[in-house]
Order: sequence, then structure tokens, then C-alpha cells
Amino acid sequence: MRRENERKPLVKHIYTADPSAHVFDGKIYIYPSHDVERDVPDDDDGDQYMMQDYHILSMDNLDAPCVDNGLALSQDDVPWVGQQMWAPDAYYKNGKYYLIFPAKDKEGVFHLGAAVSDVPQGPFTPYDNYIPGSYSIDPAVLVDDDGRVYCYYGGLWGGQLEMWQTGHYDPATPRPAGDDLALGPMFAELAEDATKFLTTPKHLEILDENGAPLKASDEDRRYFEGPWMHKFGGKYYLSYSTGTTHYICYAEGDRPDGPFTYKGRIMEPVLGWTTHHSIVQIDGEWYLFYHDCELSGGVTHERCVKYTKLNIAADGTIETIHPYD
Ligand code: FUB
Repeated sequence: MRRENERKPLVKHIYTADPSAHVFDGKIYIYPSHDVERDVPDDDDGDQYMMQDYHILSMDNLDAPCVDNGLALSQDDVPWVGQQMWAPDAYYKNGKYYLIFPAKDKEGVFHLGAAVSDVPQGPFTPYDNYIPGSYSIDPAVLVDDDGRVYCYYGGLWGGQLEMWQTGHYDPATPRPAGDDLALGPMFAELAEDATKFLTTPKHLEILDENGAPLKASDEDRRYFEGPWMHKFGGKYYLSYSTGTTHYICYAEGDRPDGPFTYKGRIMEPVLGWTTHHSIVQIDGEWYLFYHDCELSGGVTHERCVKYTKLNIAADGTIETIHPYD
């Protein structure tokens, strides 16, 4: 039996995507991208995703209406940002809420920025500069049981991850292909106040069932973008989008920085090119928040966030979701 709100657009008055969901103070908060209507052709660099601000959504519970809490942060208020405020996440630490977001600087290079608030819905006050040494997109933050803050991030193609393979930004860097090893997402420990990384960012390894790192050609399983980390039974579960093949997959590890072993598929493709998810436990049950393009009838940069129940077995195995069944 599905809930009334399940697998339906949570809000319809604005387009939203990339939902990072959390429970703060017993209430559900969703940190999404705020898609904008633009009559531009799609391209592989994601130039059609021209988002300019963030609105935080909240729900008193899974059956309650989803509320738009208004403008939480605008690109006009962030000195280093040029354009394209993409998929954010948020975390709570030491009495403050931190919004972590990717955006292009004024030279067109993606970095991760941070902004802080006393309340989960914002508004957020941004730091003047991006997190030093950060690049690419799609930050997801895990505050581990011991209080350490870990940041997972990175996206291929328009997310620019391949362009940093030499250690500095070079748009001419060839993309891994064929038997080349696939690029895993980035991992770094974050300072509690999000001012800096405490460790040198590194790529995470995703291995196949024989312990071999996934190859670039393995597009059904290799990492593309949208990392998320949840813990279950003491293990770490890295989930992510495969981009070109449109799956949400997951891999299991014993440590927050891997290595991770590929386990399976969480969700089959949705209407639209992208989906991007988060996994959160609410009242003892697990839920997947994600987006598709139902609200706009398939326009790839006009998306809507949804949620659905996630069935996780006692050994951590996740049942595959068929989003329109
Ligand atoms: O929303 C812009 C980009 O589309 C995100 O950063 C990706 O994860 C994809 O959803």
C-alpha cells in the first residue's frame, strides 16, 4: 500500500531536482536544485541547467504537504559564483546547519561552496570563497557516528571530474574510455564548519565481484554522478547514478573511504535523462528521494522531486525499484 504522496511530484509550483533529504528535529527537510525554465537545447555539458538559487522544502511527515520555505540562497549573494548552482546537500554540526553546493566560478570552473544558518530551512549565509581544493559537482555529506564529517562529490562530462585527472583543471584531458579504469567519486574529510578539507581529496574505488576496479566501458555499473552515503548494519553504502545508462546503483564497503564492492541496482531509469537521489531513514523505515521529468512532460531540465519507500533486507541488500509500476 503506497502513501498518498508517494511517487508524485512533491511540489508543483516550481521545478525541483537532486533532492538531498534529511530528518532534522523530527521534521523532513529536502535540499533540492531549483530548476529554471529556459528555452535552450540540451548539450552534454549541462548548459541547460542554469539554476540560480536554492529553496529548501520541508514536510512535517511523509503524509503532510510539502512546503517551500522560500529563497534560501541566491547566486547573487555568493561572491565567487558565476553561474549554475547545481545539486546541494546539507548537514548539522555544533548547532549550525551547513549547505554545501556546487557552482561554476566566474571562469566557468565548478567548485564546492558552503553557507551556514541557525535553522535548517535557511536563509544561509555563504562563505566568500569556495572550499579550497574543491572541484566538480554533486556534494553529499555524511556525519559519521563518531562525529567526523565526510564529503563525497564529483560528476563526469558537464560535472568536469575528468578535467582534473592531472591534478589541475585542464578541459582538454581525455575522458577515460574502454578498458581504462572508471573514475570513482571523490572523497575528503571536511572540517566541521565546512571551511576546508582536512584530507587530500581522493577517488574512491568501486570493485566488481572479483575485486577488480570497474572499467570506463562498464556503463551499467560505473560511477557517473550523484553520490550518496548511508550506513546500515555498521557498513557503508555508496549509491550513485550511472548517468548514460540512467540507473541508480550501490556498492558496499567497510570504511567511509572504501574500497566499495558493487552490489546492484536501486532504481531503473526514470522519465528524463538524469535522476539523482538520496536515502534517508524516517520513523524506522528507509526512503529514496529522487527526481524525474513527469511534471514538465519530459523536459530534461524541468524536473520534480518525489519519494518512494525503499526495501532493505537485513543483510543490506536493496530491492530494485521500478519507478512506474
Ligand atoms: O542538476 C544538475 C545536475 O543534473 C546534477 O548536478 C546532476 O546530478 C544531475 O542531476
